[in-house]
Amino acid sequence: MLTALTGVHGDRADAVTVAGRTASYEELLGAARQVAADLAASGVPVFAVTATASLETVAAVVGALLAGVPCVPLPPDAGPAERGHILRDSGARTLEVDFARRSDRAPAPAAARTPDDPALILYTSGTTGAPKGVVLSSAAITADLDALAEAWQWSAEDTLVHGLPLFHVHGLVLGVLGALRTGSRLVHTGRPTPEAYAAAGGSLYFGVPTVWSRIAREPHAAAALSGARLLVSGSAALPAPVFRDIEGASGHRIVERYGMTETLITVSGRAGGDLPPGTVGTPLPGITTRIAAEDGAEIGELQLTGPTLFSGYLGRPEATAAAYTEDGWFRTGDIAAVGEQDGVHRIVGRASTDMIKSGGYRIGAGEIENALLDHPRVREAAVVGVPDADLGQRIVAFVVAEGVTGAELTDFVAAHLSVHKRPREVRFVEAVPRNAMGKPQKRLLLEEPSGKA
Ligand code: MLC
Ligand code: AMP
Repeated sequence: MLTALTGVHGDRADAVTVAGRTASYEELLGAARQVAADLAASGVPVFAVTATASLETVAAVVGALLAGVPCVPLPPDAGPAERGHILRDSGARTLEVDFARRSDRAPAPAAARTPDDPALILYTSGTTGAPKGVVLSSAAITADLDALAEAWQWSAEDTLVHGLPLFHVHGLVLGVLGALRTGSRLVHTGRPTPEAYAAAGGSLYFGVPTVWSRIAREPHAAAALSGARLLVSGSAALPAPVFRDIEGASGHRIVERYGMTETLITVSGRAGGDLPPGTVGTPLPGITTRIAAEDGAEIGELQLTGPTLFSGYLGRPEATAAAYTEDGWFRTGDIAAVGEQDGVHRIVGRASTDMIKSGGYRIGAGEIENALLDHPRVREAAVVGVPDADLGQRIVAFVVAEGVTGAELTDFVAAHLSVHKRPREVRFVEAVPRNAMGKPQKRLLLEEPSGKA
């Protein structure tokens, strides 16, 4: 998977920069080999990496791949509930990583490893319950990275710039492993701020729509990207005004691509293409898609098959089976339409309103409701995602509670789960309206004028 580390593209002193610290491939490989040796010596079965934006995280993940030990990246701000769940559910253990400790000895090859064995386990939320571990094999990851390299003409000539979190597909699989497979220089900016993107001087830029929207509001930063080769957006829908503002300031028409933790990136625009805003392109090589539409309708659930799909939810065969149709297609839960002539895909929405995308993070309403219900003052909770110009959707929590403030409940969720899962707004209500089955009627809550922050 890590072609660049074999030396085929040569080495450079500035091969990988993360949050202001720089390493050559040789230095990264040395640190990763030391991690691999430590993993072998300690017998860690699954490696939990606290995924700060740092060279240590890159060395830890590469070390796990070298050692053949599945790696679970942990959000660095995960509170005790989220961290505890991930560690218990995966059986993963942490291990200290020091980038200054290096080994020049290749690790002994792990016994009987195949490309279909688990490489990464990424935790992601469903509509209800705690996050599930999505098991990704090396074969799926390399298939995806090679398909993206072809689609974006991504090569060792590129300098990739982004500042995305290193515990999800976008920042870790594309943003780190992609650079180490293609041999492109990597500049991770620590945080994805407009100023940092503008200053990085890259050829290829990755961002979630919130990042592009913040850049669009800083015309100087957007103009500074005019020398780039390709700007790519994904993880949530890119608003058309953001697309147009970035084009106006930088001359670039952002290429949008679509994916999921479970499927990796499956549909994308191409370098040199000219797609209108609101479209995510065509399936990548090897991917087949279909629309499950009722009675001749043109829009419906997007379903797909291909070599980039996950191996299953860790320890949850029923949930894995439920993610597929009877005839073996993966159910994305996204509603899409496909152009009849050109096969260009448009993502229209999600089948379930209980799956929220905020700042490109996938957040299950049920997980936030359970966290709120753990607070002794909260009697009922219903969580929704409402449209937000900056975040795409923002989390709004409706609660029945006394003797606690909205800010206290926000901090409670931020501390127990992680900061990005906190409600941005808490509204106190008399009761959560429910139907005859006891299911919350969330639409009614949004219509209610009396709920206040
Ligand atoms: C605020 N903060 C708090 C707090 N309120 N801290 C503790 N408790 C509270 N109550 C602090 C935070 O610690 C942070 O500090 C600061 O406020 C801002 O945090 P934030 O509000 O969460 O950041 P925000 O600006 O809203 O983040 C926007 C963003 C982020 C775009 C940078 O949403 C982001 O990185 N999104 C990327 C998500 C992503 O990669 N998704 C890909 C999924 S994979 P400080 O000091 O840290 O600033 C996928 C597949 C695919 O979807 O297709 O790609
Ligand atoms: P995650 O598992 O965090 O990767 O989230 C996957 C979800 O992100 C998908 O099911 C979509 O709902 C959403 N998504 C990803 N890319 C796009 C895109 N380009 N346009 C619209 N939604 C997207």
